[in-house]
Amino acid sequence: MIYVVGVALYAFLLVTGVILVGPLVVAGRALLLDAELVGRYLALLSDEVRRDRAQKQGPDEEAFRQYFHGPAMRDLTVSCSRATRELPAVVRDTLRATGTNWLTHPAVSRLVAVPFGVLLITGVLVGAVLATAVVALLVLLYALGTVLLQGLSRVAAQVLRATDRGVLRVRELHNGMLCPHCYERVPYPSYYCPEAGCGRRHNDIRPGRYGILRRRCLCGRRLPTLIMTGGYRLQAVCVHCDSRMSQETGHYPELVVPLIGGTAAGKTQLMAALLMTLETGGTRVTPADGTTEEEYAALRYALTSANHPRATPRALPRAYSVLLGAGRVRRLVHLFDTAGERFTNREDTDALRYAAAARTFVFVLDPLSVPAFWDGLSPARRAGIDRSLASRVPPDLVFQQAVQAVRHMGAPLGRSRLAVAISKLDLIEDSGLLDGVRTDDSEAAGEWLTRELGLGNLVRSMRHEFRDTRIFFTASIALGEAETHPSLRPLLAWCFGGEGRRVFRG
Ligand SMILES: Nc1nc2c(ncn2[C@@H]2O[C@H](COP(=O)(O)OP(=O)(O)OP(=O)(O)O)[C@@H](O)[C@H]2O)c(=O)[nH]1
Ligand SMILES: [Mg+2]
Ligand SMILES: [Zn+2]
Ligand SMILES: [Zn+2]
Repeated sequence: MIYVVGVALYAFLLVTGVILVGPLVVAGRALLLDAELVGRYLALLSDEVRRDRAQKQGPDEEAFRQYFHGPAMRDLTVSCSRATRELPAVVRDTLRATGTNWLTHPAVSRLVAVPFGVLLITGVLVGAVLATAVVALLVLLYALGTVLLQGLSRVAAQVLRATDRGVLRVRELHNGMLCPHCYERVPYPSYYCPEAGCGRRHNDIRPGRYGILRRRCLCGRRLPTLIMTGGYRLQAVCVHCDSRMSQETGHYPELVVPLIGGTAAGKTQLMAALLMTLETGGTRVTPADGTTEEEYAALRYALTSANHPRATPRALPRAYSVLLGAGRVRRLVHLFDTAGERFTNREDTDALRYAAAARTFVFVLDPLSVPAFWDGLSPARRAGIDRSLASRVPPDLVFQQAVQAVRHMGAPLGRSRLAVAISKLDLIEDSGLLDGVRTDDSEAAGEWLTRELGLGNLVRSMRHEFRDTRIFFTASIALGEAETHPSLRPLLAWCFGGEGRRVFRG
């Protein structure tokens, strides 16, 4: 009897207990486990996110991928696969521990322990299901967020690229920047990482999957992604020949001025004298690369000490690139001083590719190279001029061949301007041939070439080929340390008067 009452009482207590506290126990256990599992998932996700980024670089660039372009999804999949391995293990361990503590080896009577254990195990199972749902939701949100931010960053990158293109267009660089070594147009240079000891090359720094405003080089250094946000301060590299381009390439409008003329016509000396005239006239002249700096220093020294420049080596047709002007009003000017023989050797004229970018040409005409000049001199005056300084190439021959070659390179001569510099004015001033000739007047100079030197055909053909032709008498000499011959200023003013007006106050 007692036994029956006992069983009935136990059953009653069991049922009321399960009904009253059962849900609380199940729910409590479930929430506890849920929190633990979700916590673990978040921990391992953040663990993955913070893991060494060196493994997350792209295959094609020496930079880290921007987070939402690759690494985010990678973090997500790795954390998912870790979660599917690690979280069930937690559930298994919890179940095993609960079974041991409450079912097989309980510390209290089984009458109490077993029902309690069953409640706990139910709680663990419910918690596991709940946690699966929550983690799945988190994964989904993370993936959605990644896709959304990736889309946004794509849009931002396109907008920035378009703005950059606009800025380049304003600077008239939308057709590319000139490489002073191979003379090709570079639409967008590559860049070297400026970090000491790194020097990795970044082929396309523009905004994209490696960064929007900045990208991170594999060495850790952050680089700007646009010319306008500071890319111009990096060392630009030509994408055609891998040579280093001028400093601040892309930051200023460019101007290409080829000097054309036969061997020893006076091109190199004229170029040096023009630069010195700019400098002494108050325009800031900053060499845009090391070679220009060295050679200009040497040429300037030769000018002021009345030495003669060495003949320009045939192997080195390269630009003297200088930044003219100060502040925002600057121009990157490439003066091309090509060895004279390049204009007369047919197979050599390939090196004149740069001319395609030019709209102003300077033709250096050495009057001493024309036999008619010497014929017109009295024997005494003839003896007074150092004939060793004369070019031996007929100017009309050089002109015809240069025009042909330059046109072949695609230069629109009909839309270009030609400055003719009759060189060595200082040598011929007292020859008598210039008596009564206004040396500062283009028309008079043209007439003089026609009448005295018999170059009427050449003058006509110059005026015919170019949109605008102006003839100057020039002496490429320095008058002391800080002054050049006054004949150089009108030539400069005219050359930079069209395209480069803002940098030169004539
Ligand atoms: N007095 C005087 N000498 C000049 C002038 N221009 C050039 N010369 C001299 O003429 C010679 C040839 O001048 P360059 O400037 O080397 O001639 P280039 O056209 O560069 O010749 P290549 O480099 O061989 O094609 C040098 O001895 C110069 O010093 C000038 O205006 N006045
Ligand atoms: Mg030369
Ligand atoms: Zn190049
Ligand atoms: Zn680097």
